[in-house]
Amino acid sequence: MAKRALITGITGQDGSYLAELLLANGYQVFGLVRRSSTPATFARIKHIQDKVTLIGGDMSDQTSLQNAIIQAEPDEVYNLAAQSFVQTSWSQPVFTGDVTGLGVTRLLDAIRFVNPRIRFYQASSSEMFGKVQEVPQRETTSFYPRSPYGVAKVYGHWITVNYRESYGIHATSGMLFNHESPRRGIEFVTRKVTYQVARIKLGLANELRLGNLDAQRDWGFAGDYVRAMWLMLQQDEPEDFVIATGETHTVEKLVETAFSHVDLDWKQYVKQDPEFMRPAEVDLLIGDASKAGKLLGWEPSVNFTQLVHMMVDADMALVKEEMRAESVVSD
Ligand code: NAP
Ligand code: G4F
Repeated sequence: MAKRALITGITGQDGSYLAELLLANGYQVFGLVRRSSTPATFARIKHIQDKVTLIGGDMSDQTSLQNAIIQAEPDEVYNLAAQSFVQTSWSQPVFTGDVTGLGVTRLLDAIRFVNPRIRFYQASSSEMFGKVQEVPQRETTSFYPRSPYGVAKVYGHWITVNYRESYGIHATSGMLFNHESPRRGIEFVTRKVTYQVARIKLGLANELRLGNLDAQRDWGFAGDYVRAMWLMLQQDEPEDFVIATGETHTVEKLVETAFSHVDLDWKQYVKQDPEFMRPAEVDLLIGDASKAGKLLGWEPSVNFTQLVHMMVDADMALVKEEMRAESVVSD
């Protein structure tokens, strides 16, 4: 019989790639979605919407999570839902704590009540390492979060470990470093850069305003990272894993790589703007994913330059499409 999986955050970047992967692996896929007052477009999962079952609910609402688990009867639950934008976590710290942190307990408790044999994946983050205590960061590195988001993720990590140890649930925390794709939200730095590079190249904009160009991140491809999530839940014993490329680059290098791909000099367009500086910064992230390599057989297939080129190419195509659509409307 086909395995069943419930994905919270199915409408997000990772949720969409994971749903594709699970469908390709023969799963019956269920996704938790929030109500919206405007018609929901579910843009990232439009192409597979007829193949998945969407269930209404919210990470802040216990009853809806319990109902989702009763309805989906999953073998595996992937908790990807979160207020995931670090900058917003300073302006909405309580909301972030509720959804990104406490939401994990709500879901784990629903699993405990409905069926403790369900396997659980928690989307933990390299933001937990924050002001890093060790380079590179690995599963045993101490946490030092630097944002309300990072603090909420530390809570989510430990409650996952705690439900594993308290109730014997097959619960895994995946400590994933930054991962990107053409489906990345437009507010995150990679996509903000690649989309604006395309607009500048096509004559629709003439500057790109950014914050800290010195921050260093270990950027990988989201498609590779959802494969690691699935592999983690196929292990006999639940364990926590770091998933990363093991390479780090500055935001400046990202900018240079994106502009040079379309033969532009970034220095002519990029302006620093205090609006995008953070109250506390995570200066350097670089992960050691050797445990995942050894136990899961996981390794990344897309490197930094390929990732940036993939995103710039996709945004060039998207902006051209937007220009065509606009010219049709104004005709
Ligand atoms: P994303 O694109 O921002 O997607 C977040 C998802 O969570 C969306 O589907 C969103 O639904 C849903 N969501 C937000 N608040 C919710 C609530 N109250 N109830 C139900 N659903 C809610 O994030 P992502 O990049 O795919 O990341 C997936 C997960 O991995 C997140 O937990 C993130 O914190 C974590 N993570 C990401 C990275 C990374 O580099 N991408 C690295 C480490 C960890 P709407 O569409 O309705 O907004
Ligand atoms: O792309 P970012 O917003 O991602 P950040 O803060 O690293 O968080 C992402 O990765 C985490 C994993 O480590 C996830 F858990 C989290 O959910 C999210 O997916 O910013 C990356 C870096 C930061 O140092 C930021 O200060 O880019 C710097 N930056 C410089 N200018 C900017 C900008 N970031 C954004 N978003 N916008 C700017 O204009």
